[in-house]
This record gives sequence, C-alpha cells and structure tokens, in this order.
Amino acid sequence: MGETKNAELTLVIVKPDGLKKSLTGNIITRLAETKLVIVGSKMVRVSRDLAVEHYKHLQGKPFFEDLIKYIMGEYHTKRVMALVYGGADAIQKVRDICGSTNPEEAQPVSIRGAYGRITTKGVFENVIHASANAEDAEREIKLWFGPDELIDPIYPMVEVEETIRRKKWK
Ligand code: DAT
Ligand code: MG
Repeated sequence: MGETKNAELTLVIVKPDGLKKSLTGNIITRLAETKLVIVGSKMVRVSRDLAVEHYKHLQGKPFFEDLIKYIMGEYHTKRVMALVYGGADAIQKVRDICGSTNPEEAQPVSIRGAYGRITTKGVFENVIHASANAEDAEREIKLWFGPDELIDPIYPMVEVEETIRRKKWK
C-alpha cells in the first residue's frame, strides 16, 4: 500500500445488530466493491471505556447513553467485528457504501439504507461504523488495534519492553 496514491486506512465496525442479523458476510461482500484490502480484523466485546472513548465526540447528546449500550451489545449481542480497510481513498469509498448516519435518510442501496432501522426509542441501529475522515480514522484505528494486529501499519511505531500478564493456552 505504501506506493498507492492517497493510501489511507479506515476503521469499520460491524455493530451488534449486524452480527445478530447475520449480516457480516453481506457487509464484507458489499465492501469488496471498493477493491480495498482488509489489513486487520477481529471480534471484540466492547467495554464501556472503549465505547465512551470511541464516541467521545457525542458525549452530552441526549442519545449518548443508548448509543453506548447499543455498541456494547446490550440490545443485541455482546460482540462486534472490527476491521481495518486500506487503499486509495479508503475513507470516502467505505462511507459511500455505508450511507447516511440516519438509516431512514440513507440511500436504499447503501448498507445502512438496506439493513438499518430506527427503534421506537430513537436509537439509530445503523449496522455499521466507518471512520468519517482521516483524523477520526487514525484515532479510531489506534484505539481499536495495536500495530501487531495490522498487516501494514502505516502510523509511526515505537518498540517498548514491558512485563504484562496475558493468557496462554494450557
Ligand atoms: P456516523 O456513525 O455516520 O459517523 P456520528 O459519528 O455523527 O455518525 O454518530 C455516531 C453514531 O451515533 C451514529 O452512527 C448513530 C448515532 N447517532 C448520531 N446521531 C444520532 C441521532 N440524532 N439520534 C440517534 N442516534 C444518533
Ligand atoms: Mg462518526
């Protein structure tokens, strides 16, 4: 990717409603139209800290608490699939296929238009997250993924030595 013009990374999250509705395959197929490359992917159980950090720009909005519960999976299933896509103009290409934030305003053929809904409580269940711009993308990717989890991490890295407790197979 280093040689590609406008090479960018963007974060995609298949939200808990997407997983509950078995839409992962459909969503990845739709995103393949972009010809972008998947450079990272994993299943995540979203902690409250991660949810609040991810959506910190919306703190104070009336829908904030429901949004946090939604991304943590309290309304569907406690897992999301996080992916990083890379390639030329990755951010805009993915956003175009996702469609507008409000699933009722999104183009019917977009992912959010096809699969999203607004609950009677007013929660936008819009199935997918995609970074909105380069600044958000970098912040979000660094929040969700470490350098070792990406095939081609384009951000500067440092090597550190640390003692950590981690699980290993018995
Ligand atoms: P996007 O996800 O399109 O980048 P955003 O960053 O402004 O949009 O908001 C993040 C999420 O918050 C969005 O996917 C759904 C929810 N949200 C935004 N505006 C909302 C509203 N007016 N009512 C309910 N949920 C909303
Ligand atoms: Mg956003």
